[in-house]
Amino acid sequence: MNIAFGHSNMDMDCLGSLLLVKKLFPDYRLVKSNLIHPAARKLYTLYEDYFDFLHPEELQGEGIDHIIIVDTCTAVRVKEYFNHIQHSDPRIRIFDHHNRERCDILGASVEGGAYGATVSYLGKLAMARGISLKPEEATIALAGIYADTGRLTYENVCREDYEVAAYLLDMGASLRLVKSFLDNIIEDDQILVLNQVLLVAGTSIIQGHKILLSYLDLEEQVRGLAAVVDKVMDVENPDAYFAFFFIPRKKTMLLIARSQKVRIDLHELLYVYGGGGHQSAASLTLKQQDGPEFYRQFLGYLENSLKPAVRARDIMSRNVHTIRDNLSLLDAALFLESKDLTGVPVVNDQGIVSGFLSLRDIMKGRKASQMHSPVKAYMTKNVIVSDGQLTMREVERIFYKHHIAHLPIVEEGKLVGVVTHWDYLQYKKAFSQ
Ligand SMILES: [Mn+2]
Repeated sequence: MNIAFGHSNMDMDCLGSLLLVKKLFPDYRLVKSNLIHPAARKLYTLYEDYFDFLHPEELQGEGIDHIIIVDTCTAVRVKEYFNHIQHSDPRIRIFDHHNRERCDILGASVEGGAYGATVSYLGKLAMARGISLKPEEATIALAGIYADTGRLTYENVCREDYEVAAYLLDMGASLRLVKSFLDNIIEDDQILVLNQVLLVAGTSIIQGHKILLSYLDLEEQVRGLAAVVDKVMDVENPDAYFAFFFIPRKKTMLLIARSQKVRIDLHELLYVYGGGGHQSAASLTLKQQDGPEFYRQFLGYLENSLKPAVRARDIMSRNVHTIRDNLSLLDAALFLESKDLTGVPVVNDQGIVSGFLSLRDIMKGRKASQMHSPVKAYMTKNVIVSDGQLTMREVERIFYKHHIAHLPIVEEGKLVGVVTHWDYLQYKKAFSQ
């Protein structure tokens, strides 16, 4: 007998991959995990029939010739299946998209690409073999790609994820259904916790980062808390969020954290306490805790461990051109053109920033046929300047609020740099370091 399975606590990428294995290797039976990830439960419940799963217990006493494992290379994550496989010496083939070089499943051959999802690797194989899928099958597979890639926005996304997504759309995948599976808040107690958390959550500025914190006592463990935390993250949009859930009766502390900044590495931060995960998502469970005391202690730890936020002075352009306010508009226009600039700070006799001249201002002068007027007649006089301490979040706010594209940075009365839209976008592109 030949069998295929994914990791324990099957998620949507795992389910989508298994579905594709069934199409690519029809003589393999799929085996289900005894645990379904809360995020995948809705999809699993509605499409269970498409998988025709065996339970791990049904492997007892069977002779297994070949095994396909999807979406993991880690032995502990497939232990529940191997516990039921005896008297067999199966050949093992793995399809995965995580740390494939660190595979600890002995004797297995490992295939895959550094794709956003395992579905994308198997989807490429299905495309190459000209396999057609039913719309329902395509929907299941596409949900896997969307879930593992944050709807095709995470850093791990590559061209193949898009190619396979396009193929699945051709096969009739429903984006409306995929979207509904990605919405993980379906239980009443999740909604209850969400409302409570939104009431108690508060923001602190720590090392220049906007950090959201919430602390909630729970009577019982609630399933799907991670989805609640993701939702709060969406609503509040902090740089990072630390959600503390304490169960007094069990003295158990559960900490779930999310980060939007490379500089806030949650795996590194929680590892110290025995937790972990990824840079952008991690969690920690501790028993025998005094909840409020742990919370206080952890805040102190954050103050000491967070790397300082990037500030305006770290990303500003330092070689700043300036013009004098008595220059003619015509000369100013030629100057901007020669330097390929869209705007320039204007300084007076004392070298103090007295205004800002943008292409827009020059256009006004041109329309009025006043190109020989001095710059000071057309420049923007109430120029918004700032000092280099400003955080990137504040820079962003100033750009939007004042509808400006250049923010001169002045320190001790002297112009030391300018932050432009370009500088800001470069910073954002580097994942808000
Ligand atoms: Mn995956």
